[in-house]
Order: sequence, then structure tokens, then C-alpha cells
Amino acid sequence: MTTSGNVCHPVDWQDAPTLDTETLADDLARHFHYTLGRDKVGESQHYLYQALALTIRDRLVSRMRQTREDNSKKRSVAYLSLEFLIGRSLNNAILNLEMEQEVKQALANYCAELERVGEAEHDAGLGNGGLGRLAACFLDSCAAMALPVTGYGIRYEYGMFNQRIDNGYQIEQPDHWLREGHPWELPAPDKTVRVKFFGHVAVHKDEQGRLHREWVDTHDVYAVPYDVPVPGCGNDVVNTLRLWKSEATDEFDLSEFNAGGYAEAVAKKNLAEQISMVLYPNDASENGKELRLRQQYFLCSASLQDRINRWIELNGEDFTEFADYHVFQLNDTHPSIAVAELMRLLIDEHKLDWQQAWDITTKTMAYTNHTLLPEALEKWSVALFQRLLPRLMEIIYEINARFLTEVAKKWPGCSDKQRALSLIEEGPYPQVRMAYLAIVGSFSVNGVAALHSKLLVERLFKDFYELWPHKFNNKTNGVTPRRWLAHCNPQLAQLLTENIGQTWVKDFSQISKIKDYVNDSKFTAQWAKVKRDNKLKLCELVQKHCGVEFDADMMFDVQVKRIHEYKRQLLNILHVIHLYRRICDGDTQGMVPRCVLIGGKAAPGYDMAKQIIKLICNVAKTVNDDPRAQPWLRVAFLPNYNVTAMETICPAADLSEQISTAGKEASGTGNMKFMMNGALTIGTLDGANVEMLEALGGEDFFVFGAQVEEVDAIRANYNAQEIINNDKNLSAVIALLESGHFNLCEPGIFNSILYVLKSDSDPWLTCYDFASYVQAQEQVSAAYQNKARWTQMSVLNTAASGTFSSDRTIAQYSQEIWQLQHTSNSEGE
Ligand code: F59
Repeated sequence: MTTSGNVCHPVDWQDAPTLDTETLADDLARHFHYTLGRDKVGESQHYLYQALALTIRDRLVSRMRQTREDNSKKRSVAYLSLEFLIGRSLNNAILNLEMEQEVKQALANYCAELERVGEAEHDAGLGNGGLGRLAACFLDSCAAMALPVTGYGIRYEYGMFNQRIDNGYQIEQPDHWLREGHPWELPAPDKTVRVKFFGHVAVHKDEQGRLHREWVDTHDVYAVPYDVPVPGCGNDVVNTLRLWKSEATDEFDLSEFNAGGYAEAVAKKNLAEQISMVLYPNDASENGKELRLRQQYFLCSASLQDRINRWIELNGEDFTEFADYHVFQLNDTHPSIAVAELMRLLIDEHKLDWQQAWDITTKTMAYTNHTLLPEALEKWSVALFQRLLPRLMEIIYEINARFLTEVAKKWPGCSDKQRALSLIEEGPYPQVRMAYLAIVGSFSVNGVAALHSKLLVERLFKDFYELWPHKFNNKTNGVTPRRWLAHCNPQLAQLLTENIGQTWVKDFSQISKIKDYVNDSKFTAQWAKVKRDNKLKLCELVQKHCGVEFDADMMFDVQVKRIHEYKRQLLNILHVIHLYRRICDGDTQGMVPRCVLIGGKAAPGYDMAKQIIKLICNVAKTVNDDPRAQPWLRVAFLPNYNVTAMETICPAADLSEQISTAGKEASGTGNMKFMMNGALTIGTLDGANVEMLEALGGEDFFVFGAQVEEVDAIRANYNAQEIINNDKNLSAVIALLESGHFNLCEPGIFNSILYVLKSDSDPWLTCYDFASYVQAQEQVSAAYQNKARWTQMSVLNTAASGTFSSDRTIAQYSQEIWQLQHTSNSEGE
């Protein structure tokens, strides 16, 4: 230990607790008996889990401090996201620290198994779906590649709701994940900052007669950081995920206080604490809610202040080089208010002039778009903005005025363009267009798959592309092969390592080497055995949570993702009904026995999505109760799909369903997890499916459906009833649905689903794609008949998944957007 000034800390992480079994066992005992005050391992193993997590955290914090010190003078990235869908952390940390054997031995003292202890951990669900999980995969890759990237998010008290299914209906239950404590986090109250709300803008003159604007009479809240360590795989790097909790300041409303309203004044503090209370579900009915805007501003203001404070500690109030050392990556428009907030902080708090501040802002902000659905582009009412964040509204008006001057130069005299591109949408209730604010304020705008990025510049953001073509780029998503292969599929990982060595874990392009084994019958037999073992594990899960018996000798056909009309779970279930109808008719020619698994949450206010769940559950019940179907078809809806469930599901899937309407799914990332684990895909040419097909060389992928260039023309002349009439399979399915066969005691409950299916304005073109979907499914069945060939295709899928590692994605962000030079840690490897 050394002391410097009045701080006392270990010299570096090498002084920190070691990774050997003996020290580990001592620390485990100390945390179990003293930190937690326990003497017996209970049935739940909860305290043993907590003690183990604390033991491992000890090994992370010293490395985290060291990594911060190593990075303090480097150009760095702040990844701003309202969501980080982390899932469980224990096994991930053990894997990345490469201490599995030591941990298992230490646990042996308690006659405990790592697998069981790990199950005591809560799944941290601080995100809705793909966007939040992508942020978590990115953090893992940044740490693995020793890149100075800090995640900034909100420490929600309640994460994504838990889903129960009651008589086929979704019931939402709050997820109070922090109730039993979160052993991974470290509070850093000394880094608390203030965030302002409400109030008004006062104007005053300084001695030189210059006008200054001051945001006054504000209601402030504290943002208190909690740091979660993000361990890099095998490199002693530990990055930080800084999550902010809102707390009341110590100020009271003095008038109320003096008028004898002491208790009321204290109770009002609750308002401040609400900000970090709950994660918003991705729900159209929740759009425009004031609390959500408060969350967004709270995250942005706190995180930007944090970066600026750190800069000032090292450099004083000189901001000339600030932009050379910072990038702020905006995960969708959710944190796009950061553009205006950085302007405010630099101008109001640090006395830069507009041009200096704007130069810094537009050199440091970068925006990632995650959606092509125009209705999903975020807008906020000007009136709300004005009231909640008056100074920010002023700044946005000023940004807009200057931007519209540029638009006028590019398109002289064209007021239509001004109106179309303005950051403010005019109308009876003017709105701020957050995507436009993000584009104007950023030096980089990226989509998340090649097709998606192409459509952004050709359609959604066409005019902006004409103005600033250099800003636009693509970064195809990826997923971390540590969690999504090494951890979740240990048997396959072992088989890979035995054959191609261990380097694939950190250099996933190496995975292509297994292509050489595709004709090696010993290897493919082992491959098939691993898949079967994984299917047995999924059988247990399905039995436990759905009460449905799956059979590992049948094909596992899986669709798990958020429930949304554009993702077309409905198309999947129509196919299930089609198979069921054929079975009932005794027409099983060419059929392959299948277990169909569907899982996912519906946004609480999304009625149609909830009805689709009910339909899936009712069809499942009818099919599973029918003895004729038993040998051919089983169907289950898995409740409460989350990160942890996916860890059992993706290693066990034979067939991955990626069947969105072309042009609607930005990328998809579940598709990649399945591919890595050797599932074959049935999919449309949408999102990253296009690139997966390309990587496979056009084979071993079941493509179907309208293509994105066709869908507009199809919609223009769409006649659903005609399609139904001309397709006897589809008419039989619709007739069976209409007959009430799946809702005998619940008449009429599927009428609105039928209505949309048969509507000429069905945006999802479900009927249009049905025939080609059925045909592709027949090809799947035919392929599955040849088990040996199927296994080879499975190997080829994993072999072609190298490019879908988030390490590849992050290398591209790093080189093409962030311009980070790799640090000594990664060079040493
Ligand atoms: C918006 C406003 C108010 C409240 C919530 C939201 C909101 C929250 C989350 C909107 C969307 C989301 C969200 O989770 N979005 C996604 O997950 N998008 C997905 O992102 C993935 C990663 O890039 C893509 O692979 C996927 O195609 C895309 O749908």
C-alpha cells in the first residue's frame, strides 16, 4: 500500500486479492460469515451466491480502478443509453476472469455447485429487448478489446416487468430486482451531481454589457452514481457501467415548510426519487409521458457533467482540446437531449460562446438509429419541453434557426424543405423531432444493418443525407460470443476448442475453421450429440414453465422476441394451425415432427400484441390436448422470456424464426445468437438476415416472402380476401380460426386479429407472405428428414457466424466513428 496525499490505495491491481483457490476460499468464507453474517447455506443458496459475488467483485474493483487510471489521459467514449439489458453477471465475470476451476474448488468447501449457486442471481432486466441487450454486448466487447468506453445509464429500481400468463392472457408484475441487493455495484456518492428541472430563464447583463441567460428557480435533484464493473475477457481490463440513481436534494419548499407543512414538504421529495424508479416499456401508449422526458434529461445531464468534471480535474477550465478526447454515442434518440444539454453546460456553466460550444458538440456527438418505423420516431411536445426544461427549449430553437439557414442555402426559396426538416413539427401542438436534433448535432449517424442503413439514407433521412452525406454510415450489429456461445453453450464451446483451439473466444473470425470438419463424421456426431443434450435441457425448462412435454427427437422450431405485429408471430401461428389442420385431415406426407416454441413480452398497452399471445396460447392448448397431434406437433408459449431464458433456448434450437415484414426489422440480434449456436434460419430478406444469408453463401438458409423493393407496390394493390380465396391452405386456416375451434368457450375473442388479417390495409402483409412461408417450411421439413445433412448445415451456420460477433462491430465503431487507438493492454496480446 502507498499513500498519496490523504488517499491510501493499493499500488495497482496486482496488489489486489489473487485468483488462486486458497485466497478465493478464504474470501468466500469471510464474506459469507462476516459481511453477510451467515453460518449455514440455506436451501436457496442465496447468501452463498452473494458471498461469491462479493468475493469476485473484490477482484474486479482493483482492476476497475487501474483501468480508469490507465485510461485517464486517453480519448474515450461515453455510451449513453436508457437501457442496459445485462442479465446475470456471476458466470460472465468468472468466464472473463478465467477462474472457473478455482471458483468450483472454493465452492466445494460448501458442497455447492457453481451451476446451482448461479441460479440464485436475479436477471438484471434494465432494458426492453434488442436495443438494451446490444448495449450490454457492446460493453463486453469494449472491455475485451481494452477500449476506454464507459456505459452511462439509469439505475432503475424496477426493471422490465415480469410476465405471467393467466388463462392465455399476459399479466404484468413489477420486477423489484434490487430488493435483495445488487452485489456488483459500488456507490460513488462523492461523484454526485445536480440536475435542474422547471424554473425559468433570467437574462442579465455583465460589466461588458454582454447578455447572459441563467436558468433559475429550478427544482433540482441529485444524481448519485452506482458503478458496475465490466470485466474484459482475459486481459485484466475492467471498464465501468455508471448507473444514476435520483435522490432528493436537502432543500425544502421554504414557504410550505414555514406554513407548518413540514411533513408535506418532506414527502414531496418523493417526486425526485420517482425519476429512476421504473424502466418504461417500449409502448406507444406511453409516448410523450413527462416522467420519461425527465429520465432522459436526468441521464444526459448527469453523464455530461460527469465527463466535464473529470476533464476539469485534469485540465482546468480549458476546453480547446475537449473534443479531441470525447465521444458521446447516443443509443437511439432516447438520450438525444444530450445535444442541447452539452451546449447549455458549455455556454451557461463554462462560459464558452455559441460557436465554440457548437464545434465541440458536433465533433463529439454520434447517433445510432434502431428503427425504420416512422411512428416510432420520438417526438416531444414543445409545451412540455418549455415547462420542464425551459433553457433547453431556448437552445433547441437557436440550433433550429441556425440549421434552417443552412437548409435555405441548400434549397433556396423552398419553404417545404424548411417545414419538412425543421426540428420543430408545426401544428396545433408543436413537437420537437428528436431524431432530427440528433442528426443535426452529430458528426456520425449510423444504422444497425446494411439494409437498414441503406433505407435510412434512401427514405427516412433522405434530405439529411443530401445535406451531409459524410455523416451517414452502417455498423451491422453483433452479439458477444462470450455470453452467447462460450457461457451459454459450454459443451459446444468445448468441442470447438478441442478442434480449433481456444482463440475463437476473443477472435471470433477463427470460427470459420470448423468448416473444415463438416465432412468429419466423428465431429458431426459429437455436434449432433451436443445439440441433443441442449434440447433435453430446454425440454426441462418448457416442462417446468409451460407444462408442455417437448421431445428432443422432434425438430425445435423457435421464435423468441418482443411481441409485435411487424415481427409476425401471427404468421408463425397461422403455419402451426396449417400443420394442425393437415394432421387432423391425416395429411402428414413429408411432415416432420415439430415442437414449436414462442416467447416474448407484449408492451402493456399494446392490445393487439396481447391478443396474439392469447391466440398462441389457445392454439397451443388445442394442439397439445389433441392425441392425433401428439406425434407430430407440440406448441408452447414460454412466459417471461428474458436474457437468462435465451441462454437455454438458443443452444437448443434447430430452426430460428426471423420472419418480419421486409423493411421493418432494423437488424435483429436474436437471429445471430441462434446462428452462432448452429440453428438454421427461416427468414425474410430483412435486417441483418440479408447479411447472414450472404455470409452463408446463399445456401442453408430458408428465405421467403416479399422483398423490400416490392412491398410498396404490393400494399398499393393489396386484396387480402382475394389472396385467401386463391390459397386453399390459407382459406382452411382462416376458416378454422373463424369457426371458433380455438376459442370454443370464448366466442369472438379473435375477431380483431381476423379483421386485420383480412384487411386490405394490413401493413404487415401476413396473408401475402403465407404461401411462400409454407413452402419454405416444407423445404425445412424436407431438409430435416436428412439428419446427417442437417447437422452439416448446422455446422456451416456456426462456421459462417464469425462476422456477427460484437467484437467486429465494436472494432468498426472504434476505427470508423470513435477513432480510438488500441491501448497497450490489447497490443500486448
Ligand atoms: C420509446 C419511447 C418511450 C418509451 C420507450 C421507447 C422505446 C424503448 C425501447 C422504444 C424502443 C425500444 C427498443 O427496445 N427498441 C429496440 O429494441 N430496437 C431494436 O434494436 C435492435 C438493436 O439494434 C435491432 O436489432 C432491432 O431490429 C430493433 O427493433
